[in-house]
Amino acid sequence: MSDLQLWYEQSAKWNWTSALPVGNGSLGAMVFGQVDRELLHLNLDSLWARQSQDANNPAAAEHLAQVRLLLMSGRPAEAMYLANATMMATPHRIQPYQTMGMLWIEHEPGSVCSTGDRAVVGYRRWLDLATGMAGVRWKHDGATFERQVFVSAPDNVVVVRMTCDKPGRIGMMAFYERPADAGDKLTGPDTLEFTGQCGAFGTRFHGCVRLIADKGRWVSAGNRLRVRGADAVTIIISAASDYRGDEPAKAARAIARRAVRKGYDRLLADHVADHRAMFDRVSLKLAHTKADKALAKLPTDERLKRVKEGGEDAGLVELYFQFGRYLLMGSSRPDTLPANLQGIWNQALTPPWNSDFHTNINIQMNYWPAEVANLSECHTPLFNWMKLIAHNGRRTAKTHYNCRGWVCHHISDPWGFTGPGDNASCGLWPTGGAWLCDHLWEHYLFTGDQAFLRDTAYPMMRGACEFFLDYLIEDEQGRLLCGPSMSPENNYRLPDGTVGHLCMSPTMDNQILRELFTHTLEAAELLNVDAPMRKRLAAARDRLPANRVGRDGRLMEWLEEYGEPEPGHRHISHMFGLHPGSQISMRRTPKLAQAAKRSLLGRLKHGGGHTGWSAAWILNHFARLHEPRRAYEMLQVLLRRSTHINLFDDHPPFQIDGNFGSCAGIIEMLLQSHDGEIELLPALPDAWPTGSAAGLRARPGVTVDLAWKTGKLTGATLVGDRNAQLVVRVPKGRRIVSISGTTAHRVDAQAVTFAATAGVMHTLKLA
Ligand code: FUC
Repeated sequence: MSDLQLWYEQSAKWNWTSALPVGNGSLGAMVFGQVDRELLHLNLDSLWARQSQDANNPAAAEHLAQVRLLLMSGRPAEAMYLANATMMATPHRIQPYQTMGMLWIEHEPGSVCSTGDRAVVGYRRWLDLATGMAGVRWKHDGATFERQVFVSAPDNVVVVRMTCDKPGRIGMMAFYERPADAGDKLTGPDTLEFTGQCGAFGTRFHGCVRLIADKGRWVSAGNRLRVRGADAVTIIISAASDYRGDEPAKAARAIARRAVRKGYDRLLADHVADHRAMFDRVSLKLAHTKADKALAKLPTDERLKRVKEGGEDAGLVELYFQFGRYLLMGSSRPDTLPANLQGIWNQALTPPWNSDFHTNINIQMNYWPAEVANLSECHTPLFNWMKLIAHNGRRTAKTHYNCRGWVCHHISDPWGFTGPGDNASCGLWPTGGAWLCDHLWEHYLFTGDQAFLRDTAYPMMRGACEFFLDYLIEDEQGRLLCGPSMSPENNYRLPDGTVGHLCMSPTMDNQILRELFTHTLEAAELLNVDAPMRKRLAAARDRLPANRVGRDGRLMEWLEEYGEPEPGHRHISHMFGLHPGSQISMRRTPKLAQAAKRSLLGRLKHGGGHTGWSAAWILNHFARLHEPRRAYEMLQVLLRRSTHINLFDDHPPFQIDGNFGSCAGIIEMLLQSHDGEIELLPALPDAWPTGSAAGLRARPGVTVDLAWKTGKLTGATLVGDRNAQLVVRVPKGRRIVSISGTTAHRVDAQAVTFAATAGVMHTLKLA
């Protein structure tokens, strides 16, 4: 067991957001830890309901010109009225991600706890992040009982192991249930199978529950697996769906059979080895004082409670940070679907926002830690799924806008929905796919994978550009405008009082397209392809409306300085250029950076940052603005206002993006590399005077370890994957003396420029 544990002195009762998540990217469970009745809420990433028809709307293209005209003549309310009627997908809703159901483990009355008040001694429930195992332990009647649960990625099964230090004491039943559309059946004394479907058109699934008892005897009990008098029990759960064309029953049975044959010890050893190989890449140590050590002895819920009451707990931040990495490993692994609004963990048939793929901030935020937190392979499900939307999005581009290329709006699903969904006020936003392309480029920057750039990234980036080259229209000033569109989910007021949602060329779109065109151009240059396209992209980029500062010194969110009905709106979309984009920076564009800061402060003054992801985004923004105190305050806001006792982000309700955004934000406070330099400790808060981090990743594929004491950097090492010319910058108050492992370096006070050699450790010497 490691120090990195969430732990509690009581079970989750029946509260799902107190239960603890385990997962392998595809298969997941929430573990409740009740003594006499364990509950595993089960999930499989591909269990989604589905629409029965193509949602592209042929009426849309006919009305495009008219909607644009209304917008350009200052009539946004009429534009939206018409757009809602004519330009939205049909149907304009998508179908939900659904729970797989529940597996109950019920013990014989009196066997593991007394039947009266159910008091047990020494109860502890935990989730060990480093081994990827949840567990509970307690004492009853002179015996110690323990239950451990993990989801193996190598063997693709949930494994439950129940033990007792006295022989013959385990008696239990296991059974399955789902709120709708499923049934179960015993297919042998040790095998329970369940089958279901997500609504009439959704995926079909099949699960196998195999029970292996050490000693003990089988007893019949209706439709339940039952064993009595066992020394130990192992339960193996497999599941498969027809999403990828498999025959679910056959697939699930084969997976379970293989796991049973392998046996518990090898399942466990392979799981832990696989998990640690990824998890152990990064360490973060922020807690150093005596007081920190005392806090570490408290259960996680106690610690969180203290923070919510105004306390500080650097150790809890370490845990919260690593929990973000743990959740990404658990909800997005090669060949799974991408992490949705709840990762993979969902107890409902109709979860909030369908637990879908939201592309106007949420799914992107899920992947912010992927590269910097050294889990690059967890990024790949996003790209595989993007191939589907890039394919389907061509049809939407043609049908809705009569454009080439591909488009994706603000919501999607595993079937690759790309139309304008929900309502025009949030759905008629054509830039979701373009934003996702940023992830392709980032993955290339971190990995340097040329084949990925050529075969996966570039074709999609090019297709997204093709769409916008057709979609943008010229205004009388010669600018290229993007619309109908919106500054995601926000609205504005015209001088006559009219409130508009739709608009032409919101700042965010201009920023996203500037980055898309620039990256695609660079990619084409690197690949030495598409010379004419490069010219067109360069020309179009120069005609996109520039970032502008308003009369009040804030960065403008729209083309004009409109009134703001919701000045504290949770979306802060025009900050895209600051983060995750890189066109606004302290060093290169200080005026715009100041304007961005004013905008953020304005939003906060009016109650912004009130959802988990919104606070997490602002945390990243302040880190980029080199504002450690404000960044740290946002982190405290997240823990105080938006965190459940199992450390899940609370939008509210539970939404996983805040966990991922804050995990990335903590790194952004310690290490940045978006601006052509590797910057060490750019936003170190006073709350973490002494600490160290190892295994963080910087562009262009550099692994960074660093340490600091009393607020000052004390050392750093850098190891690049490839030979590269690097610039490393240290905070004021420190001076670089030299760097090892290279003869070619130039020191310039706070920065050193040097030729890094692949695989060689370069150590900074500081004064
Ligand atoms: C967007 C946000 C909401 C929520 C939803 C899933 O609509 O504005 O806050 O995160 O996505």
